[in-house]
Amino acid sequence: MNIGMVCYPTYGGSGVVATELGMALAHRGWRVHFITYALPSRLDRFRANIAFHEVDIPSYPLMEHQLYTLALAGKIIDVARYEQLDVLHVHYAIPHAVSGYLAKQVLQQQGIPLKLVTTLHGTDITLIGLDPGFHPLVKFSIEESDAVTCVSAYLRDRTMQLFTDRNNIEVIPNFIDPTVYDRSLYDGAAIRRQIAGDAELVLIHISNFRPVKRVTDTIRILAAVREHGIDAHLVLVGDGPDRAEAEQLCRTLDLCSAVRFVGKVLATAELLAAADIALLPSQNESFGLAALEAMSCGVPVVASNVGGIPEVVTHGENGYLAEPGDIERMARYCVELATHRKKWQRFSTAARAVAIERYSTDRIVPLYEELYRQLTGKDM
Ligand code: GMT
Repeated sequence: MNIGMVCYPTYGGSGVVATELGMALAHRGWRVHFITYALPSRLDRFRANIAFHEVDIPSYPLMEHQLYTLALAGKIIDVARYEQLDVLHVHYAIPHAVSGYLAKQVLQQQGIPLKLVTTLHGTDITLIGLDPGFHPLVKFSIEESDAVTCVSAYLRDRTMQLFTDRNNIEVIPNFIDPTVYDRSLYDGAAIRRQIAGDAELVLIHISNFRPVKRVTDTIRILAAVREHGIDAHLVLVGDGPDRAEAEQLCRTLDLCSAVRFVGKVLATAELLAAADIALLPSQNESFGLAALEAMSCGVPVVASNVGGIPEVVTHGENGYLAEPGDIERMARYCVELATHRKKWQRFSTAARAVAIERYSTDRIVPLYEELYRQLTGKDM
């Protein structure tokens, strides 16, 4: 079976999930065609059964703005016809689901069937999708997709509250390869020395530094932990609009020597192997892939009690949850784990167990395979 995979190629959860899904499907024998404007960042080398189709965006003096939605639809039509796509799987509703719908209609007129699967990831429903200009388009494309999946029960419920009466939205959570996200594979102690010297406690935060991630909270949490007399350091992985503000805050709080900005590192597992606690103080989070990656590496998570995070992180068992912005409480939880090493070890073991038992690639990818089979009536 030929699957078209449409996603953002950048450093972000929806693109990561789409790329990991495509790679896992290809590994299991499906043929996967990525259709997007740049090579997805995790598609870093040749892989059997995977093709990449770059969307070129034409420019013409009349058009002041780029026509990505249309260019994408045009590319989908082309790939679907010549590669005989059976399923088009779009990740993130805006604008991918709209382009997918348009392409499907054009193909239908030419007698070419194409099943459209839309996976909703987060801010396409909770933030950008609520813009009055986008809401009717997101609603329409959800209702016109042949199948819709959400990455958490929380996101499915929000989608039904805010967009549609459609009651056959399937929850298929984010997933992880526990053989890659495995602390024991890396020399965590050596990496730790390089990035944090002899620090007593290493905190880590991985995100795209957008306001919804509240990245400056991680620096304030670090400051509060250090006030408890703990020599803590913070590793910030990623980049984005709030980077400058975060750097400024380090200077203001005189914390520059305790904070390492390492940029958009792709191999996050080895950094996680060097860390004690992962921070995810987001304002909202539909699932929290960064939390799952940390848990798989045996890193307990201190996070906000919002969105889909409580479906992944269990308070008091494999991490701690607090209200977004409650910096003091999050810092106290870090201190608790730093000063009770046996508890940290228990949380660490429990975090890895949950990641393996509930969210491993082998468990989740077959759910997507089954969905494609049901839609097409084809086996593979
Ligand atoms: O931030 C987004 O909404 C975009 C999206 C992305 O592309 O980075 O992230 C979302 O999708 C991830 C993968 O499904 C989830 O793990 C993240 O929780 C989710 N982010 C938010 O809901 C803020």
